Amino acid sequence: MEKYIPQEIETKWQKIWQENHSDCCPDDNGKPPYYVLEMFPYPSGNLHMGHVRNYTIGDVIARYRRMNGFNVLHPMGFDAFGMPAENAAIKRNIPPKEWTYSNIANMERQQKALGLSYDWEREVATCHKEYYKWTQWIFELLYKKGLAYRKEAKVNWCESCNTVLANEQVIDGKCWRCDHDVVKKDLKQWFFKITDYADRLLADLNLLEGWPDRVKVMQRNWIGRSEGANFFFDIPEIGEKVEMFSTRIDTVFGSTFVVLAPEHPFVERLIKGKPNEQALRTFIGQMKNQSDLERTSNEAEKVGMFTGAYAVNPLNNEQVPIWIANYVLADYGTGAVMGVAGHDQRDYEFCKKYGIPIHYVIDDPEGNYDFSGNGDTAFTGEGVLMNSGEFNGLTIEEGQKAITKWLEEHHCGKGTVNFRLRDWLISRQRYWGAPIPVIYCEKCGEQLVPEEQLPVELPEDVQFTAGAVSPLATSEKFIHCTCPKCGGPAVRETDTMDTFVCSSWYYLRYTDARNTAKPWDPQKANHWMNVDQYIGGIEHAILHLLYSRFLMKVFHDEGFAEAVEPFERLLTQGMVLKDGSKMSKSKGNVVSPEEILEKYGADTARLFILFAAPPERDLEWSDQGVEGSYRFLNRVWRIAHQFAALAKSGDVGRRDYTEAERELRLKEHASIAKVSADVQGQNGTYALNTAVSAIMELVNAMYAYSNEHTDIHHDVAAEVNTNLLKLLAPFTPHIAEELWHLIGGAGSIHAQTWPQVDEAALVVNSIELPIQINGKVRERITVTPDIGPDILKEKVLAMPRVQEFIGNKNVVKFIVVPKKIINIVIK
Ligand code: ANZ
Ligand code: ZN
Repeated sequence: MEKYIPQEIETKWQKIWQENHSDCCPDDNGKPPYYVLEMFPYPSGNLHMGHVRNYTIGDVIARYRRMNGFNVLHPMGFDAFGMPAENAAIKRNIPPKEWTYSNIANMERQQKALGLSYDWEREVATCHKEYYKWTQWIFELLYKKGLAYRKEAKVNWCESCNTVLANEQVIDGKCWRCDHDVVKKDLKQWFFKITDYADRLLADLNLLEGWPDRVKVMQRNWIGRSEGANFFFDIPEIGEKVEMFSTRIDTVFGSTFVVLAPEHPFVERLIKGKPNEQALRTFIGQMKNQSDLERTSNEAEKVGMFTGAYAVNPLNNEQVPIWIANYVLADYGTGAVMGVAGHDQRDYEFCKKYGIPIHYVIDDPEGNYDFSGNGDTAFTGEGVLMNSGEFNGLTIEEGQKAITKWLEEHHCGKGTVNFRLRDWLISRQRYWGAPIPVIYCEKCGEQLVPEEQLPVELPEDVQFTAGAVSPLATSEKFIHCTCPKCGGPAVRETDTMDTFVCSSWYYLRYTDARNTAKPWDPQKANHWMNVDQYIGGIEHAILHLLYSRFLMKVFHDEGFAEAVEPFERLLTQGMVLKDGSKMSKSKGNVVSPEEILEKYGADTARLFILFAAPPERDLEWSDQGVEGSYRFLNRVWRIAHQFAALAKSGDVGRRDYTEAERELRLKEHASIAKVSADVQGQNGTYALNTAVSAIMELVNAMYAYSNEHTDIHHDVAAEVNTNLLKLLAPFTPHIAEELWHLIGGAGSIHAQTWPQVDEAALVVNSIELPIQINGKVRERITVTPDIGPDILKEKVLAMPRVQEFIGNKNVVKFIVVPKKIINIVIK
């Protein structure tokens, strides 16, 4: 038997698979399509274990589906625009393009060394002009639909990245990429109108049964739908009405003040000429400098100042003071709130601090709440209206309906739905991205670059100066152009698109990756979409997954695809930890995939990662675990050789299988059933780790058999061996292929059909028979009920305890009462 040398067989098979295009899938070959996709990586330079885990999980599912008769689309590419390339350019003076392409080449080599079954002929990189041409085309599509627009806005600005960020990219007040504090800046920027799709993005979450609940909850909260009312209070002093949004219009009789955000447009007029104008201005300035997080978190201190002005509540004609406070945000609702201290905790704390009266208007039916106003909390429970005129006695829900109706009848308000979701800011003042295909003409204004002039190519003669100006603005050749409408001199937009635009449609490009006339052919997209199984990290729960869902709906509406959701099932894989914390360079606990491949080979790396934890859970790296996987593959290597030899010498004439053979087949088919169920997946949940244990059990059973027996029925040996290798094929593709050829398999093991469970083999059909010797039960034997009499006699007489009793006497009678008892008479 030759030694198992993974490095040799792995490179050998990778080369053969590539030459045979084994992993490329035709557009349509009559088999049912199955699309499995792992989130494409940013080309940072090297794969880390998180990547290896992500891709290995996907590869098992892809290979399993192929063996189950599907035409599997399993592509890979690179999310190749973004800041690190630009930073490398600044730091090391390498063009971003060069840095990116050499990283892609290296990572691709590493992916190939892992034996991942990708269709490389469909590879994409978002920085290729054949790709970003269509990113620009999609921008233009949205523009034509009125879904892309430019406006001056207060935007999130990261001082360290020198660019604006989308709301989704500000995590707890900090930049998602560099963790630096985010500040607000007024800038003219491009937006995608994702808010037009808020309702559908929310409702269609219900279609996603194969998504983890926590991802859906995060999206739901981010979209943040609130039902309520918009209504007006008069401000006689400035002759205006202030519009407010409330989800608790039932409490309107309890409003004892109005609060404006410091940025509210009425503020200036309300404070002008007031005796404390200067103090107010200073105070407002301070509030504006606070981050949204500082202003809104529950623990944050609520501060405010009275403007000296009053508003009139139309329901009871009461005058209430107008305050300015930090806890009201300018860009939610209308930026103004009716304060109801009795029933809102923030208002309650605010009023107690500043001595504003508290009016209760909802009664506590349980009688537990202390209405003295001396407690620490507002009453926010269920109850009935009181102190509310004609609305007294209604429940909260009835009160909301009735008061909304009253507002509508009196033309001072109406029922509304409000979303927390904001439009997606897509301009970036950075170089390494897809240029926004817009031209500005003094005469004709904003113009799209005509489709036949796409792509607007990235210039190379730029300066990567740090600062608010986009690097593209430093290329004279780039900025000057002619207006597509009047032919006069014009200038180009110099911002590039958020890289999340590039990554929110790549799954469609794979379905038709080389199309030069369209981003994709709708017929091809419809054949494959939606992605049956998507696999990636939880960190994209909102950003990438929400943007992709949005664009998919736009494409659907425009007739470019039938699917309304891009990803049918989603698996969010856990992190790879070492010594209890996430592997990271800063912690110095990184294990490089390359070092594991060199030492043990790809199959061991894959097996360890799959076996060490269920896919969704965090995985603790263990050197012993890796060793164990390597030892297991060596065991597989030896037992497959042994069974190959056994099969050769094995009995072929015999009709019945022995008890031991039956047991072995039972284990074999139980393993097939278990592995199939685990890899089939239930709503995006795959038990790949227990699938591996089932295979390990089968290997143990094969060893147990071969330790105790020297012969075996040829069919059993061949079947068990073949099926062991087929079960292993998705997990450890190289060793399975090598051993498949050893046992004389034709073609590639990866093109074989998945083993089917023989239900008959699963029936545990053994019975226990007592053995009487001269009238006394001396021993018991476990056999199959239909065991032949000769084999039974042979077995019984060979039992050590039975032999002991016989000693040197003679067996004069051997009587079998079928399925009951065995009687032996000796003399
Ligand atoms: C009066 C009231 C009484 C409210 C009450 C609540 C309870 P969600 O559910 O998040 O939509 N609000 C409205 N606009 C705001 C803004 N720009 N900044 C801060 N708070 C704002 O919350 C809606 C509620 O948040 C609204 O309903 C309003 O306070 C406040 F017993 O109006 B409520
Ligand atoms: Zn013009």
